[in-house]
Amino acid sequence: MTDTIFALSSGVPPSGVAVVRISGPSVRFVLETTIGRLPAPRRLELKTIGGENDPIDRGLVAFFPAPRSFTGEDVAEYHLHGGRAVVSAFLELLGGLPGLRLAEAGEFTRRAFENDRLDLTEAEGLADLIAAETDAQRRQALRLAGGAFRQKAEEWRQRLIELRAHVEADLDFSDEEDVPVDVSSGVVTAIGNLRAELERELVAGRRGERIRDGLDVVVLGQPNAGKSSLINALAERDVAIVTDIPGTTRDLLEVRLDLDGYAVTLVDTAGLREGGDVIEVEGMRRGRARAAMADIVLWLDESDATPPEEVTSLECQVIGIRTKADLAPEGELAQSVSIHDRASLDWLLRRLAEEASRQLGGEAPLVSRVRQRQCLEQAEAALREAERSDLPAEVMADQLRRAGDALGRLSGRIDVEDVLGSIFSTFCIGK
Ligand SMILES: Nc1nc2c(ncn2[C@@H]2O[C@H](COP(=O)(O)OP(=O)(O)OP(=O)(O)O)[C@@H](O)[C@H]2O)c(=O)[nH]1
Ligand SMILES: [Mg+2]
Repeated sequence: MTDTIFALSSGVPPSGVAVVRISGPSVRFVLETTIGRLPAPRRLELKTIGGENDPIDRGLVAFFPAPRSFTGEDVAEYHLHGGRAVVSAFLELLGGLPGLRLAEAGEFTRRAFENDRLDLTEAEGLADLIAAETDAQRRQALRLAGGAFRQKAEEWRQRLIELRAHVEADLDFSDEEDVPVDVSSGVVTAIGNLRAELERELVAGRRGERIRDGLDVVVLGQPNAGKSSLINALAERDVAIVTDIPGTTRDLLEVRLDLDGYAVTLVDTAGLREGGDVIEVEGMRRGRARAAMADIVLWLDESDATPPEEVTSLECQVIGIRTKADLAPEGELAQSVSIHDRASLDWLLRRLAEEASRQLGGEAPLVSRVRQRQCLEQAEAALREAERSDLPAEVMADQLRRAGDALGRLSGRIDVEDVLGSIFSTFCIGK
């Protein structure tokens, strides 16, 4: 018999309201013990909680009988006052009841998955929704959690099953080996169309992963160009040490920003120059390596916004900026900022936001995680093989089966044990 699990699902007390969630076979018993009887299903009822003589609190209680609940099991939700003593007294009471224990991180969602209330992409969407820091991340996660990817993958799987049935029919009606596929049936064209759709999602998914993980903006420049000062000013926090000694920064320093709804990581680096001690040389190496993987590089220079060859040859968008505009002679202010001029900082933020929107905007992609991308890539590779019309029907059918299996791994229908732990452990307790 499964345990009944419980957890505080809302934030750390004290808070106005605290929500405690319980799921499992003992939920009815818990309700009877704590409020006397079962509330009407799916309705909030105001109840005295924890016994008439010495109640713990008075609050709203809801009962969701299986299978129409988040986990698919019997679920109860208690809306208590969010005081520390209220919450701990109630959790203690629950922990003392037979068959009940505290939930592990993500355990409610895991049960929902195991009871087929959601598939793996929806569970990932939920995790992303809880972790979302910006608007674009929230929108993308909500779409995933709402089943957009699940439905698409389901549709692809159906089409694969039909195609396979077609190809296997050719096999069944023949006694020979190496039966060729009947190309006139349009099977190969249909496989090609499906493959093209997967490919489009994979291309769009590069944006999806960027929206989820954030754009990398690496700040490069010579020592003393004002990189650390600019990052502090943009983040409005004292993140990096600033001095007038060239070679102050050595380690990579990261700051997260929300640019018009897009998550961005600004990376401070060691100033680039010839020479320097071992520490500085290592700092420059790290800065260059990070810049090689960046989405945007900001090149800063006091007197000239034109980046050097080393920077322009990078594969990402490079923006040259002149710093310390307040020290420059009048009239030389194009593409320039000063940490003492708020308007120039706002201009740079707008410029970066435009670039982020150019790289990440457009229709919301379905793919937003490496795991999802890899499943689609495997499906796409199998379809690419299957698309060859010179294949014996048996081989083609086998490739179609492989593509279907890859989509099955995407939704978590097959081969999931190894990924489950890593996905659900990223949730917080109570989800
Ligand atoms: N007047 C003025 N001074 C600035 C501005 N930005 C930076 N500085 C000064 O320039 C000097 C160097 O600034 P940092 O931010 O440390 O420069 P950096 O590029 O990070 O230097 P390294 O870490 O050594 O590579 C400091 O003395 C800052 O106060 C600015 O907009 N105006
Ligand atoms: Mg610095």
